[in-house]
Amino acid sequence: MGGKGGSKGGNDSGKGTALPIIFDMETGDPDDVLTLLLLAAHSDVHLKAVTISRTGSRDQVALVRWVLSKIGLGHVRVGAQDWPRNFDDPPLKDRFYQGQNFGRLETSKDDCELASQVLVDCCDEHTTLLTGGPVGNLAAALSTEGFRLGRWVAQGGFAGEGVVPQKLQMDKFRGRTYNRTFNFGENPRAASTALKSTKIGHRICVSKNVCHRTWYDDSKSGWHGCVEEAVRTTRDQGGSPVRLKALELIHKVMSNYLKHKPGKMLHDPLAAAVALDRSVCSLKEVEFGSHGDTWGCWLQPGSGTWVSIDYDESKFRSALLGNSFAPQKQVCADWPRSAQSADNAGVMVVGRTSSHGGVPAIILGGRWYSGKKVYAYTDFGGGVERGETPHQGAMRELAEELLGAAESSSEADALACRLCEETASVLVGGAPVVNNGYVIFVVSAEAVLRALSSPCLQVADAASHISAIDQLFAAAKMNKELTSVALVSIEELVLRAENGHGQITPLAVRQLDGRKRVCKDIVLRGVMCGSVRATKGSLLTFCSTPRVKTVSAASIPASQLDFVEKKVLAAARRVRAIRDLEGRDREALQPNQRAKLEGKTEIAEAFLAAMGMLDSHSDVAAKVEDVVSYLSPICRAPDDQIGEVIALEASAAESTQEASAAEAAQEMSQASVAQLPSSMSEDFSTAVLRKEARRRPRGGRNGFERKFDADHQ
Ligand SMILES: [Ca+2]
Repeated sequence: MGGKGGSKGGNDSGKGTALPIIFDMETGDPDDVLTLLLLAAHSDVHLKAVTISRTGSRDQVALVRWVLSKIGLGHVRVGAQDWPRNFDDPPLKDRFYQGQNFGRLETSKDDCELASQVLVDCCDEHTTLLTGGPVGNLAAALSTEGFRLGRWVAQGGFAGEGVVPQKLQMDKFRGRTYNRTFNFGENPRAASTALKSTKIGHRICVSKNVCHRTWYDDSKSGWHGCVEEAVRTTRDQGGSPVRLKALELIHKVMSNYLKHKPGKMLHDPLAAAVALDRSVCSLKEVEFGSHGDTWGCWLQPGSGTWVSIDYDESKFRSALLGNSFAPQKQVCADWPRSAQSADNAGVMVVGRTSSHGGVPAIILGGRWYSGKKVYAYTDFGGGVERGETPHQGAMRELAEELLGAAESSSEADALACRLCEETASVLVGGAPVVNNGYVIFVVSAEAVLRALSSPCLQVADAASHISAIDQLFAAAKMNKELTSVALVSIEELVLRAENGHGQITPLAVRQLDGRKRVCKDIVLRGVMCGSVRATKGSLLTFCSTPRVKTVSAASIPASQLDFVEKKVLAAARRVRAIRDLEGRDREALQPNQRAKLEGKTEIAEAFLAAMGMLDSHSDVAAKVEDVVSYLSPICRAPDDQIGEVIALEASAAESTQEASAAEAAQEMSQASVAQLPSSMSEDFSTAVLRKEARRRPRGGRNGFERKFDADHQ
């Protein structure tokens, strides 16, 4: 135990490998201030800002500013909730915050900012927001247009029965699904908003069921001794002054604390440790819900929200006191050396297509090659840019070509980063394949979808049986590198690439530029034939992997269905509120009412996703018939491109019109815009929600794309 100290410059570098973090804290429980000090002590943390929730008084701000200035981080931006509305609230009474431990820095209204504004300014796709209190500040920031947050690590929530294995349940929580949790319960509306928001890349909730197992005391192998040792090591090794001062202050205030109390649970520090090293806690992907004033969760793959079910005490200590990131699992260490250094790289996206009986298939992009004067199809790839690994380069190309991220944009980089995380340990075939200096990453469409952090879509997917590859195929849009996409059976691909001609009969082709092309057969790009031959082993491995059963509404345990019903009813209420507003004069609406109207698509999607999970026997369906009929019989705009129909729409169709809609959805992906019989497109359009297409004069951008934009702007 103990810090390495070393020659690192301390917590204010803001560059290189430091993890950019904002800490949103309160001053009720002492562990928020401890967390602030632990973050400050960590040389690999770049503390971008500190914001205070509940309530944002002068005394709180004066305390936080004193702590920061005392340890040499006086320049860090500080915000407070509703500042300066609660400026004159009474000072902190808890013994912990008094003079023997902490001082106060003289604070006027100009010395602090509005917390939500600080969050808006400092959060981005690469930043982690750690919250140690109720999340009103985050909720306020989320209401600002353009707000984005890469990761939210919250101390809050509860996981129990159904998520936490029995042997990991604490006696006091045994058998419970729901429990009170202060940080979510104190401002439930804010918690709910943040848990649902698509503006947050992903969420980790370090929950009560695990935090209550932690304990800081001065027993022989306890935390207090470890802090003392970290102080000593930092001093001996000439560690950074910020680190030393922060650790010394922790040791001093906790020595005082332990004179009166036997020990202390470490809620927020555990959340901070997880922010630094995710493997400190075992996590499950879930969805949260409240029940009265209690909170619980259930397994929900693809939600982008993770909850703690267990933790590792030694990792917890070393993450916070060890002063360096715990080494991440180096999956790429096993990759061929040339896969780490090649100049060109690309991605093959594979999956079993539900539109074609579950056949293993690949998505290829098509365009005109003017040099060779041929319209040909290939994988998604290109040159690796400076500073990128081939893996990053390949994923950026995929983000730009198939997933619609603007070329060389920060959204493309951020998405590439998430794609790397999602795919590194689950590459088809276990490692990339190198062929003539081109590194090929074969990835599953499911892994790609996970990186898109579009939980709503994934819920709809799980409930509607539309496979990930079909969703990606349906969502592709035209760009410089891509004017059509083809879905090709892997068996056909391997066979035709091997016989050398590269002439392929695809399962389906979508023209993205509205042009008519004869697509009975398509041509593989010459280099693609070589790539396919090189990756044959990986591709065939994928084909021989047994099919994964999709989650269906029927497989949701009965105990959760009432929650789905509640969700449907709640979403229906919100849709009805919007329907009522639509009838009114827009000019006369309040800003919040207008905002509600603008959120129609998102709410409609949430409703449809919830409907997709609804048990077919539920009588709730009858109660929301008016909402279903309000959302469905919407006429097509004249230039709406039916070829851009989305999976979500198809999922709505499936739940309402079962077979015919499913057939139509299948036809959608098979037929190009021009080939689609108009009668079928009309049938289909009556069955599904023709959302944004109506309002947008051109292009009929689909929900997937809009969500994507919303997630990645
Ligand atoms: Ca706290």
